[in-house]
Formats: sequence, C-alpha cells, structure tokens
Amino acid sequence: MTSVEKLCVAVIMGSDSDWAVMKNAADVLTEAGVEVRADVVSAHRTPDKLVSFSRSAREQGVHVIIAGAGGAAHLPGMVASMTTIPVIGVPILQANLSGLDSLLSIVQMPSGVPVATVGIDQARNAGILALRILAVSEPTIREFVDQLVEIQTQASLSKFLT
Ligand code: RP5
Repeated sequence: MTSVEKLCVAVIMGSDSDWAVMKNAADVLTEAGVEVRADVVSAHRTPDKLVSFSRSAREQGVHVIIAGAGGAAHLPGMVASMTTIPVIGVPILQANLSGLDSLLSIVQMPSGVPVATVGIDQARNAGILALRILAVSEPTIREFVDQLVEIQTQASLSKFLT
C-alpha cells in the first residue's frame, strides 16, 4: 500500500530489549502505509525524555501511541497522563512473573486516564487496534483492516479437523 500521508503512530518501548516484540506492531502499521516512529523511552531510566515526548507528541503529528513495557511497566500510563492522544499499552513478557507484572501494571489505570491494553506480547494486536482507530477517518486504512479480517476468516475456514 502507498504511504498514507499525515497518519503517524509512535511505537515506543521501555528498552531496546522490547523491540523483538514491538516490531510486530511496527510491521503491520508499515504494511498499511502508516508512518511509524519507533523509539526507546524509559519511564525510569529517561524520565525527562518521557515528559518531553508525551508533551510534544501531538504537535509532532502523532495520532496514536503504542507503548510497550515489561516488569514495573509504567510507560503507557505515564504517557497517557501527559497527552490525550490514544495510548495502547503492550505488556512485555518478563521471565520472573510470566508477564503478569507487566499486564497488571498497565491495565489498572485510575478513572479518567485510560490506556487500552492488549495481551502479553500481543504487539501486532496493538498495531491493528491503532489501525482501527485511524480507520474512523481514513477510508484506505479501513479497507486495509477489512482485508486483514477477510484473510484471517478465509484462513480459519480453510482449516479442517480429521
Ligand atoms: C522495562 O524493563 C523494559 O520495558 C523492559 O521490558 C524491561 C527490561 O529492560 P532491560 O533491562 O532489558 O533494558 O523497563
């Protein structure tokens, strides 16, 4: 698909070690022709960068933010506290607590500060959800997500049980 001008999703993560998972969000967005800006923004190691990113995201032309983090996963919630751009959190699997630490850290936001949360390591779903948000006002993105659904429907229908 050709590039969809002016639509931009920021894919941020707490560490470069999260990229193997977060790349799945970037890939589906790129496939749809959306501009992806990927970066490491750590709530704990680079708090000043967290603030400047969050406060400037709208003026930088970002429409949706996908934020992945593991363990004490404060990144998505803190970003959502500093911008009204929709934030989708991706809990990243950590070995010690099987990803439940990441999931619960992201999903239990206080009233008035929503973060949409996908499953543990489900970055591709975060990318597709971002596309569904963009599809509200962009017909070419709607066509793309409709095609994705059709492809998986046909794939499922083609399975058989012996
Ligand atoms: C979190 O700590 C990151 O999002 C990552 O999931 C986890 C481990 O980070 P590294 O120690 O690999 O940099 O902040």
